Amino acid sequence: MSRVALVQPPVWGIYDPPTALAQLSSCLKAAGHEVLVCDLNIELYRRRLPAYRDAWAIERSSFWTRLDDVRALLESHRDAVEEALSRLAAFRPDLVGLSVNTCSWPAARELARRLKERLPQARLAAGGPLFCVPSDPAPLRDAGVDFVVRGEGEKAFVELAGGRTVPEAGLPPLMDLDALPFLDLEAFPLDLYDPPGHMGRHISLMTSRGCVQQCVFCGPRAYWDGFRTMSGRRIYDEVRHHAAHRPDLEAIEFLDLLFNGRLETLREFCGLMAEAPPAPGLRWHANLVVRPDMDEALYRAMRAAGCRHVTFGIESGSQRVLGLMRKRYRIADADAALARAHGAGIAVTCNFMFGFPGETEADFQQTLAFLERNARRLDTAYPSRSYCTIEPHSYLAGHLDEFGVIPSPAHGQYWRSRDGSNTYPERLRRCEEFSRRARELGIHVGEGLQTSVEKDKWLSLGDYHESCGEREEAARCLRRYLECAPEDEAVRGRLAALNPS
Ligand code: B12
Ligand code: SF4
Repeated sequence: MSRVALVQPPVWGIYDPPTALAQLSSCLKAAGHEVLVCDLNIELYRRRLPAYRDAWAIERSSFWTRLDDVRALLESHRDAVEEALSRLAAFRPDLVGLSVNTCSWPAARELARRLKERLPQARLAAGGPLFCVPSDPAPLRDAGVDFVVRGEGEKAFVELAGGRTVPEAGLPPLMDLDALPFLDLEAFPLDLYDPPGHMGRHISLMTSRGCVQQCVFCGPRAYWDGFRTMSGRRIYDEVRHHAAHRPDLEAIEFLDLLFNGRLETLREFCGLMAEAPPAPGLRWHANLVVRPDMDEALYRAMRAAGCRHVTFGIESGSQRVLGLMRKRYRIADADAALARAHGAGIAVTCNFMFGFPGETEADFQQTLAFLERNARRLDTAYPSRSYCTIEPHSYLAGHLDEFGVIPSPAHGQYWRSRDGSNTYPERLRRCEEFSRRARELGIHVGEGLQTSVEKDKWLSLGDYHESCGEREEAARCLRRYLECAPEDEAVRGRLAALNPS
């Protein structure tokens, strides 16, 4: 038996415990190991200084990729970091695992260095989304990490904890997700998490890996090959388990990329939930893809099982653009899916993108027509606040020429089309027009941001113009940003450096 510590460096979500750590913790405990979990991300968020008030907002993730800025943040939160390190040292772990993603590697690197100093006898491992795709492990290895675990961690990390080795390339993915133990949520101090009011007392579960579609713009799809799901019975049993441990549980948030990849699973889950509800009034939300083979009866079964809200990735109202995206449904199927969900009493959110490569003004008008046609069935329209990003590891990112895209070295959202007609400001314009039209139609417009639309707009436009070398315009946008966020010293400094006339 080993003593194993699991650490979540910032940045990660603040609404609920990190699923990966909760899953790894339960696997380690099932194998007989003693586990200490340290969600340093939430501990720092809770104690963040005013200068870092917005740093955890999802639209500010790029802040966390700048090593110097992250070092400064850790330094100014020295007490909280030291407290966590002392707790870890007192546990005397044989093995420490850090969960790392694109936006947490600088913090993970700093922590690895300090952990190695404090715990020279412990072996240090890093795994996580960053290592589910090709990436350079050198920055972490240089900081003292002994093992980098590629791909899924459930089997591999338990092997390491047992003193065995795992191949450099990682182990094959788990095919039977039903074999996973339930998430260990008890290891987390739940009162530190900060769910938005509408979520209520909830837990988040991830019951599948991958997706049945292959949209060309999709980044997350690349992290899991193919599609695997737990059975409906297994999902139901896990919901029942958590409901029994938290009598005040109000809601389940399914984080799956899609919850209807396999309809037999969905039917089985809904049947069990309706037959023996795990808690009175327990409601749930899930992401769905448009499937013409989902009839009214299935949406009614979902409602009877507690489903009160679904999100569809519609993205465009133009059949031609859906074709370019390699979405696999007809626009009429989307109309029908919305009507069926709404008819069953389930609130509907739809996600939209703007300016996908090849989208013309006429295509955009068809997205507006989709809104108009479906206004009565659509509770929330959720316009992507990056409009159309070139996501790393997506098919699009690997085939820019095919799509006529000229990338920006500054950020995946600032690309332009080869003919110059599709630019970041043009995509923003379409998004603003879309949001205005949705409001006129009485549809709620989801902000999708944790700061504000106005702030994000001027800051991003400032970044965009700066990256194009348009200093005057960049300065004008940053000044507009500072009108909304006068306390932001870092941006004030950037404005001074632009030195506009
Ligand atoms: C749900 C989700 C979220 C939720 C997290 C909720 C929660 N409670 O965990 C929220 C919405 C908060 C979130 C936020 C972010 N996310 Co996110 N998220 C996802 C999503 C859809 C699923 C993640 C998940 O729970 N998977 C299930 C668990 C079990 O899998 P896992 O996390 O990958 O962990 C496995 C392995 O990685 C490994 N592992 C993980 N940790 C460790 C540690 C050790 C020691 C070992 C050995 C192994 C190991 O083992 C685990 C089990 O097999 C993925 C997409 C995807 N396909 O995975 C993106 C994804 C992980 N997110 C991503 C990113 C970048 C973010 C953000 C950092 C920034 C952003 N721009 O979105 C933000 C955080 C910023 C912020 N301020 O909030 C990227 C990561 C890219 C990368 N290469 O690192 C992904 C892949 C999406 C993408 N863009 O492609 N996310
Ligand atoms: S965008 Fe959604 S439906 Fe398309 S591949 Fe990605 S997860 Fe699947």
